[in-house]
Amino acid sequence: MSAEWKVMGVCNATPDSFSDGGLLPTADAAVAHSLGLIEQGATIIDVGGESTRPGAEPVDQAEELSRVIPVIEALAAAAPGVQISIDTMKVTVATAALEAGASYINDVSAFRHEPEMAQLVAEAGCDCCLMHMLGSPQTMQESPQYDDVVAEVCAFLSARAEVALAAGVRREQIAVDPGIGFGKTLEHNLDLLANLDVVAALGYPVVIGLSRKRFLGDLTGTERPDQRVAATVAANVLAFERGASLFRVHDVRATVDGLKLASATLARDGR
Ligand code: PMM
Repeated sequence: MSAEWKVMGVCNATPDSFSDGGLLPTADAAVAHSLGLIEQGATIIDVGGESTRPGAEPVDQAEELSRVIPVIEALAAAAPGVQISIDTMKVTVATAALEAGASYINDVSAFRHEPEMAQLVAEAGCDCCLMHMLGSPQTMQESPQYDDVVAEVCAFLSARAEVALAAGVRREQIAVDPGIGFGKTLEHNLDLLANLDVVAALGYPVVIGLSRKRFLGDLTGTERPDQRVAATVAANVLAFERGASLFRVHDVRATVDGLKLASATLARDGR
């Protein structure tokens, strides 16, 4: 029996995301892109309307709603068997997204931006991802510091999961994410990747979102995000080996191939 894994394809309906901002200017383009990712093997699509890249400006609610809701509605109709995730920190956006057909809330603030998000998840009974971020997207890459990044990220995720449980969210609804690149240097990201088994030991499914990120470019000398695919696949395979089970990526086919190889190989020695 090999470990279970799923790939979450990224659909950024934003003009300014770091690797694919502005590529999907209309709902039709975003849906067509998502259907392509599904064909490549994604079983969850993460729809986002507010960039969280370092330095990104917040987006107001009306703008975020107008970017994501038409995409979710059309995607839910076009791909009924596929789970749709909404990448948002706002309760209003998450509520509308659930009504439009989403069933997964990916809140990169782990319910800190709007604490009522925990009640929404509890009432809706949907899946959620709680992610670690140091500071806010505006400030997070201004010399982030930790005494022990792995211990601090684990303590944070465990505390946020407790907050969710206290609000009535069930344990099976929760996944955790160390937040690669969210207030972390290259060294911090590598420490987290190397020690992902410690995050997995918290007992929640682990989501990892390292696709095309800056630290991969720093390590390989690759300036263009779309040229970081090989490094993305390698890092995701390492994450899988250490217990991650949901992989948020732009390059779905390459990642699926890497994970198929990794899971078939690890299954040989009983993992
Ligand atoms: N990274 C981004 C956006 N949302 N969500 C989770 N759970 N984990 C991540 O690492 C994450 C995320 C930023 O990347 P993008 O600009 O490519 O969407």
